[in-house]
Amino acid sequence: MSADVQLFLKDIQSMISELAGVETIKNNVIKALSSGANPIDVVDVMSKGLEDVGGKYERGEYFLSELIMAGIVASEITSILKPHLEKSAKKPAGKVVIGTVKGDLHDIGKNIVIAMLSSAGFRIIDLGIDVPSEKFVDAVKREKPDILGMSCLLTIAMNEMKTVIDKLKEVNLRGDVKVMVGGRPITPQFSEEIGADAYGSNAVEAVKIAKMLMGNVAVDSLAIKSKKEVVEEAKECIRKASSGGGHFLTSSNSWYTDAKLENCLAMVKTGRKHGKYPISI
Ligand code: B12
Repeated sequence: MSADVQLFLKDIQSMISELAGVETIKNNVIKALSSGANPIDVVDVMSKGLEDVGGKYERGEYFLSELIMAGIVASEITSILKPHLEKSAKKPAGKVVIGTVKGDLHDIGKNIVIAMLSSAGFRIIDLGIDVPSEKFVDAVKREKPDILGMSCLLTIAMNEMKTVIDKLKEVNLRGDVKVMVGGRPITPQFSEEIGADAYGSNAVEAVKIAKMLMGNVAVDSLAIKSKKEVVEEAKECIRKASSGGGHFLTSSNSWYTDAKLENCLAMVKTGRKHGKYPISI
């Protein structure tokens, strides 16, 4: 990374933290990109800047008006980044229905996840924000997606994710769709507790996980003979991941006993390569 780009990125983070004018921040983002900055690095510094804003809000140094301003800045940056993140769109990799759960209006992170998934070739149905559980269930029924993504930034709204999963079970749709969850307060443990298939801590991970869930990982280098052998090794990968920390597909029994063979193969492949199963490769 050139010194110029490094400087632009550093400035963007502090400008967001200090809430410098929207136009000034946008100009810096544009300059950073035209100097060769990776859009993912811009997402990263933007998130760090927003983290600072959140911290100041918690400490009473900033108020709701500043939080709103931060939201405007982040939305503007996201729209500048979007075409760069979506540049490499390829053939459909799968279909994803995604939304922010009921009670929660935050959508910047979700929109970045969407941009990244689109760039990886996923077809996206965006349900928006403040999405009631019934709407998620209806969309799964109607759209028959491969993956349902749910985003949440508010601790008080987190349990909505469980409500959606429970409702999917009630109408016998849970087995038809993989569920992936994310957002600031969500953890791998929470994901597992509520019965989701996977958790991702950022947009890059979201893409890797979505591909894993689709079983789209090349498996040609695996010299594996039977499904039983694959499942056994996948269990071992999960065990190592659980003890090694990091982010991982949920380790519930149901995952690997019901998992598609391709997903087990994907897990084994990553596990073999890294000795454990972190999603951040
Ligand atoms: C901007 C902002 C707002 C804006 C949102 C604008 C918008 N269009 O989204 C506005 C002003 C509307 C807002 C409102 C509120 N906010 Co607010 N807000 C923030 C702030 C500063 C930034 C959020 C953000 O965009 N982050 C950047 C993105 C890129 O990160 P992200 O969302 O986490 O997404 C990444 C990952 O989590 C992941 N991901 C996200 N979703 C998904 C989904 C899947 C499937 C996967 C795999 C991954 C994934 O990938 C993303 C990209 O890498 C945060 C502080 C913070 N550090 O997060 C507070 C924060 C989230 N807000 C907070 C609060 C309290 C509120 C209000 C209640 C304030 C109030 N008194 O009214 C309201 C709630 C309104 C509501 N009902 O939702 C608190 C929440 C505290 C808590 N524990 O619940 C925070 C943490 C601030 C703080 N530190 O106190 N907010």
